[in-house]
This record gives sequence, structure tokens and C-alpha cells, in this order.
Amino acid sequence: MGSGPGAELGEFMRGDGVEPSLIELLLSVAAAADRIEALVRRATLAHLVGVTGATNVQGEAVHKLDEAANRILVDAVRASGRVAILVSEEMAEPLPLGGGPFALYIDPVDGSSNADVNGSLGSIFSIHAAVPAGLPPAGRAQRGSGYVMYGPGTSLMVTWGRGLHEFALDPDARRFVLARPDLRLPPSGRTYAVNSGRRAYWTAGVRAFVDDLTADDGKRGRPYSLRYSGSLTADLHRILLEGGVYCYPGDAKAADGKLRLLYEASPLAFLAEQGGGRASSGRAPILDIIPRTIHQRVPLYIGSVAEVELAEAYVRQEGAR
Ligand code: P6P
Repeated sequence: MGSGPGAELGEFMRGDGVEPSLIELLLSVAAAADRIEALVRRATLAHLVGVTGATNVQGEAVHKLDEAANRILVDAVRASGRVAILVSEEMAEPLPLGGGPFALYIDPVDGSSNADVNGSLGSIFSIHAAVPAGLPPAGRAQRGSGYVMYGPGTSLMVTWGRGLHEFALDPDARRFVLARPDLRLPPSGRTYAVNSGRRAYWTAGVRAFVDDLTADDGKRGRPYSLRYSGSLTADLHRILLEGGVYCYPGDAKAADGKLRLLYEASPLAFLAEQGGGRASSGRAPILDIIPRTIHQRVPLYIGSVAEVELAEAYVRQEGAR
């Protein structure tokens, strides 16, 4: 087995017959994650919390960690020589990186404001076959996807289209170690994640869905408990392991919600479906949505089949938009 943070991941992928170029790319992402984890751990001490003063293409304040993690990921995948073009939440335009069979879509730090309060964070990535202008086909064509969750421990959740696998970072050996191969989501859960502070903006269907989950009727395992951390990665990690649903609906203030298709909803939908779960915009599977622009947003309901299908039923009752 080779050396480096992704050595065991590489061994596992080779054993699964994965093409060498994809292995090389995922090893470079694992090496970047190891470096980002070290920054996250020391964010307060290294004065890496807070904002840079800049605003990104999303109109959001850029946090110091966003910028640092973006640089680490760009440098790592450029060095891999496997990425022709990179799209990042932190960069307005696609970044050509020269040769390579893949296009990479990244959210370098998901939930970066949590760094200011020692909360959990994530990095999310999606791998497609290289496309010249950077706009890929629907997410079902992804070659791989995953996230790194920086929490009490650091987990890499990853798929290359043959199951869902979790690797845990050994903080001393600085290696990702296989923790949960072939992970399967429970068919239903007991928790839901949504920003209830936006209830006043929700549609009637979304309100009815959440009221259904929180009804005190006992018979169907109600009421569900609310678990919402401010980091989609951390909230989804709980759901992939224990079942349940995360929702960021479209609402009166933001018809397409907040989350971005290419580097948040689509890679996470690939993970969820590979684990036997489901991910929907409320009206269509996320993986069937053909991207129109690289930073487009999409409503997201993701997690166990039972809860996502229930959300779809309520949203579809609202009729066509
Ligand atoms: P709100 C973080 O900015 C993020 O993209 C997700 O990680 C998180 O679930 C959501 O936005 C939080 O958004 O509007 O609830 O603060």
C-alpha cells in the first residue's frame, strides 16, 4: 500500500477495478482534504475565522477558510494533471487547468460561517467527464462525488458509482481509513433538517410536509426531531447514517432555494442514491436535472426514500410552477 492520506482509499478503489485516472484524482482530493482539515483545526489560532471582506459570485461574504480551502483544492487537482476544467463556488468563471479527462465541481467549504463558532464544516466535490465550457450533462452522468465532513472527527464520504463508502481520517497517521464500506441509508428516519426560521416564506405544500413530520400522532413515528446545524454536509452525514431528510425548499424569497446544483445538490444526490436513498427538487430527481448555468440553484430534499417521497407528494400537490 502506498503512502499519503489516500493510500487506503487508492487500494480500495484499485480492488474495485476503478480506472487509474479517477483514482489519481480522488487521491489528490484526499490529500487536499488532509491539508484543509489541519487548517480547520487551527482556524481560531491561525486567525482564519471571519470574512475576507470580499463577496463571491453568489453575493455571499467570502470567509477566510473559503479562500484558503479553494486554493488548496485548486493546487492539488492541478498537480494531479487529471482535471481539464474546474468550477468552484468561490470563482465566478470555470478555471481551465490544462489536460485531463475530468471536470471537477467544488464547494471548498460548505457552511464556512460555522468556523466562527467551532461548528462542523464540509467540502463537497463532483467529478464529470471533461466538458469544454464547464457545463456538464445531468448529474446521473457523474464519474464520482463525495464530501469531507470536518467535525469532531473528519470523514470522507465517497462514491464512484459502485456503492457509498465512508473513510475516517486517522488524525495521527494522517490517513483516511475505511470505516463503512457499502453504506445503506435506512428506508426512513426520525429526524429532519430545515431552517424553520423561513417558515413564513414557505409554500403551503412545504408547511404541510413539515407539519406532517411533526404531528403528534405517534402511529407513524411522529413527531420527528429537528436537527439543523448550518452545514448541509454535517446534517446530511447524520441522515446518511441514521435516515431522515434534509430540506432546503424554494420559497417566496428564493424560488429555487439556496443550494447550487453542480457542486452541492448533484454530488450529494449521487451519494444518497448510491446508498439507496433519494434526492429531489420536489418535482424531479436531482440527478435528472440538466444544468443551464454553472452556479444555478435548485430546491433540495435529500435522504431516506420515505421522507423524500412524502415531500415530493406535498410539493407536487401545489401544481405546476
Ligand atoms: P440558511 C451553508 O451556507 C449552506 O449552503 C448549507 O451548508 C446550509 O445547510 C445552508 O446553507 C444554511 O442556510 O439559509 O439556513 O442559513
